[in-house]
Parts: sequence; structure tokens; C-alpha cells
Amino acid sequence: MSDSTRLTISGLRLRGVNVPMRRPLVTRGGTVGIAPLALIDLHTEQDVTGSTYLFCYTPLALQPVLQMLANLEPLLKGQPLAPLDLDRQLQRQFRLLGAKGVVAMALAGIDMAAWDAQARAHGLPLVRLLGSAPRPVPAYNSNGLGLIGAERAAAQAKELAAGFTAIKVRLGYDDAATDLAVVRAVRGTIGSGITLMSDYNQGLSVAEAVHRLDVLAGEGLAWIEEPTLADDHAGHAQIRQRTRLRIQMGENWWGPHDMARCLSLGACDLGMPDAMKIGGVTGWQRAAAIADAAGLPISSHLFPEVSAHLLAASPTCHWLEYVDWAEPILREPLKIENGHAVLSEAPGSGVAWDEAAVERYRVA
Ligand code: SMN
Ligand code: MG
Repeated sequence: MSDSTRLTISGLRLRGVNVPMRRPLVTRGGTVGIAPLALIDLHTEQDVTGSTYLFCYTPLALQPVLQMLANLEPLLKGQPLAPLDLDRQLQRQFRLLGAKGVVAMALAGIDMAAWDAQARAHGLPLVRLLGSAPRPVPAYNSNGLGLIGAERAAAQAKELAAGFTAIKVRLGYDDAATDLAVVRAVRGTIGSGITLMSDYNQGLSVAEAVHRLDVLAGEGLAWIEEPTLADDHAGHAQIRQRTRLRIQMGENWWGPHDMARCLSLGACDLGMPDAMKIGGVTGWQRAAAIADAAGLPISSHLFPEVSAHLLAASPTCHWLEYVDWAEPILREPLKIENGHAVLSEAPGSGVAWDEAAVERYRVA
């Protein structure tokens, strides 16, 4: 191994942007109209830089995430860039507080930036560094279809299905009849050849979920995502026992241990770790191993750029969630062709800044 692949961390460059979304998303769990992104550039003494972003969900969380990252910088300076060792060290640092929320987000950001730097230092796309060749990953379009009513949802569904084989509709209207009407209106415009996922964003009680899934049973939905509160794993298991529809969850698993606990209760048929909440590339790799052992198909949540690499290297790869939220600030947005995310041979994880755009949306 040449010295240029042995990296030593020299510092972090941290910035915050609020990127307007082309299609604001109304969900049962709240509305997202702007993408608050914490941008991380991890510098090394060897002049290799690793980049990534964190999705902060609300602009209210952007500053705290950036501050936590800034607080970690002194611990990282001068350290060898070895993501698994950094993870072990940082997890230990936060053992008493617990690595969830803002802390977990910051640690995942460092991990993803470190893996990006490692891939760049080796001149490889991340997927190759992980041991797989780039391959097309089936992607569903998740860029809209919030709670906007049957008529608008049907019109938007048609737009979203163009160039894709699958889209996702948000549910959780005031009653089951409206959910059914929306699903039928959407299906009416996209036809039977498009796969249709659905997402309740944690909006129902267990009893209400069982009722609504009865009503939706014959509609050909590919999955029902987070019908009830995400941390109510037992509740999801109860719902799952009383429906033929496939239960999907995972975007709120805070790390592989949380995922393992959830699976041990039989809470879901399908999993969808979020690259950030699951613990970056390191956390994802562990989650992918758990999924493999359990025979659980896994999809991604947000972060389509790095997730395309991660899914291509995952034994039980299912669907990539395609959102374009970071695209306005990226130099080379992820390519979608024939409904698949297409990985290039460019070194890294697919994240490089369009600096002019970053300045335009910069708030920190
Ligand atoms: C979602 C995630 C993040 C923000 C808004 C909506 C949704 C999804 O749960 O799965 O895309
Ligand atoms: Mg969801």
C-alpha cells in the first residue's frame, strides 16, 4: 500500500444550507418544504477530502448538528482515517449520553465523509471499495405525492412515474375511505405496470392501522410503511400479524442494534435503513449483514447518492428511494436511467459540491 492511501485527518469544513424543495412534501407526520443540509468536508494531511451531507429534517436542527460536528473536530485532528476505529472511539465517547439524535447524526456524517475520503484515496467508487462492481439499482420516485388529495395526487403520480417503474404515495388522510380513494385515483393514472408503495409516516394507532389495511388489502400496494409510531416495534408486529400486506419500516432505526431489536419482534416484512440514522457506511454494512442473515429485503431512505453504492453492495438489495433534494447543490447528481440508479466509476460516494449553489443557499 502506498502512503497516499494512508490518510490522517487534518480537520473539518462545516457549512449549512437550506435548499428549497421542488415539491414540498406534506406527510401525516409533518410537512417538509425545505431541505436543511449540514455539509461536511473532511480534510486530510494527504490533501484528499471526503464529503457528505446530513439531512436535518427541520432548519431548527441544522445549527445544533453543525455545532456537534465542530465540537468533535479536536478529537479527530491527527487521527488515522480508519472509519471502524473512529466509530468505536466515538461510540465510547458518547456511551453515557447515548448515541442517538444529533450525536448519532454527527457521528454518521464523520463516518460517511471518512469512507468517501478512503474511496477517493484509492481512486475507486465507494461500491468497489466495499467489494462490489457498480450495477444498476432499481429506484422508486419518492419526490412528491404528499397528502394533497386524490385529484392532485393522481396528476402528480403521472409526472412522477415518467422514467420510473415505481413511485410512493403518502397516506393517512382523515379516514380510510379517503386513503382508498387516493390509492385508486393514483392507480387510475399510472396503470397496473407501475409498482406503488405507500407511507403512513407513523400516523395511525394500531387498531386504526388494522382497519385501514383491511380496506386497502386488495389494492396491490407493494408495501405499507410505518403505519404506527416508529419506535412501537411491538405495535408494528401486531399490525403485521393481522394483514396480508407487507409492512415496511426502518427509516427510524437508530443503528444496527435498534434494527436487530425490531426484527426480533417480527415487526416488518421489509426494511429500509436510513444511511444517516443507521450509522453511516459502517452502520449500513452491519445492517446489511443483519438483513442478509434474516432474509430481509432492504431498501434505502433518502441519501440516494451514497445509498446507491450501499445497496449495490448489499446482499438483499431491494429498492433505492430516489429524492432530488440535494441535487441543486451537487456537481453531478445521481443518474437515473430506465428506473434504475446508475453508478459511475468516479472515485468516492457521489457527493461533490456545486460551490456557487452552496453559496446561494448557505445559512451557516
Ligand atoms: C419522509 C422522510 C423524510 C422526510 C419526509 C418524508 C418519508 C419517506 O417518510 O420515507 O420518504
Ligand atoms: Mg417513510
